[in-house]
Amino acid sequence: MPKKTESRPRKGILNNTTLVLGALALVAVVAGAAWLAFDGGSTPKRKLVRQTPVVSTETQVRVDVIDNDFTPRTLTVNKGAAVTWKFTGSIPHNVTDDRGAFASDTLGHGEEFTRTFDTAGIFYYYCTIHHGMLGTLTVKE
Ligand SMILES: [Cu+2]
Repeated sequence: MPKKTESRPRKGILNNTTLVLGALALVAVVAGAAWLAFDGGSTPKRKLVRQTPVVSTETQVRVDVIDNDFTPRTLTVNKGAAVTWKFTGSIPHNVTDDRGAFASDTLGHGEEFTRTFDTAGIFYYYCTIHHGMLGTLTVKE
């Protein structure tokens, strides 16, 4: 008879342990999902990678606007060249010069923004939505 009463609390402990472990696992899964959702929503999915600067002598030059970067990020063109930013990413971006020389609307996949550069200079531009999405355009004589 005493053995029976001893076995009951043990069962209870086992059940509690299982419950606690289950709850911990659930918390871990929820926290993991929350982190993924947070990370995907607020920081670039694509880590910044090194890019080779591009020097173009073409009169029409294309820059791809991807998620979340410009390709090429550093571009040099001749005076008079037309630069087209082609929005190929899946989320909206914009092209905004830090001194106000040019600014596109916020555009989505498939849209583009073109500017012709008739004066030499260096333009530092960025996307106002995504911190760290930076580009440099040098227009040479
Ligand atoms: Cu952006």
